[in-house]
Amino acid sequence: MGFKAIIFDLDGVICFTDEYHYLAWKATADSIGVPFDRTVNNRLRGVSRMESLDIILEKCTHPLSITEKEVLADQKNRQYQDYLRRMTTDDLPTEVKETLDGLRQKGLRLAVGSSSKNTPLILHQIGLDGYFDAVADGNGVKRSKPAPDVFLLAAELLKIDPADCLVVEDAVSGAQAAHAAGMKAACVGDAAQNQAGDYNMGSIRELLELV
Ligand code: B16
Ligand code: MG
Repeated sequence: MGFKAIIFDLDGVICFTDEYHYLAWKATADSIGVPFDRTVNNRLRGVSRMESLDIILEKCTHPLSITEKEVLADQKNRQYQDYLRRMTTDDLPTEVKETLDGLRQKGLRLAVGSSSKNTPLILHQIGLDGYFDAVADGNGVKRSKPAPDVFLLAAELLKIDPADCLVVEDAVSGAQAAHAAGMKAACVGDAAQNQAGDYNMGSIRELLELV
């Protein structure tokens, strides 16, 4: 389809840290007696940590101060990082690594575009330190998905026109961010089930046929 670069979301596409987000947010929500389930969790995909907390707190019966919110976000992140530190190269699915290598062999530039401030730690744990041509993450942008910022930053780091980039996403907010950046989106998981992408895939391997 004439793409020059592919920008991959991390959580839910390259590796499945989304379950760890769920477990850590669930423990935090339980600690303050706020109901939280996987339906609410799906709304947190691609959304920044503090915005995720605000979504969870929609079901809280009393308002919390900024300091109380920061304590909860830190509590969640510490537990999430405990899960991340237990990850190894075994947590990089074979189909993902083979797809990445296959795309690179076709001459495509590869980047990460993730809302997560934990991106460097995750890439290190799964053995992808230094693998990508560019890494744009939550540490480099102010607005998270569905704003286009992280994908525009990835294109800028790659020095490739946004229109020549394809985004791979598992989040509806991520597909919206791709479109806002002027990019097409190939979706897996929750976003594919919601038909949020220009291409909605059952497996990431389908990218090898698509580009
Ligand atoms: P952190 P992605 C996103 O990663 C997650 O989908 C989202 O659930 C999370 O809140 C966000 O990162 C921020 O993560 O707390 O680690 O900074 O899907 O954009 O790779
Ligand atoms: Mg994701």
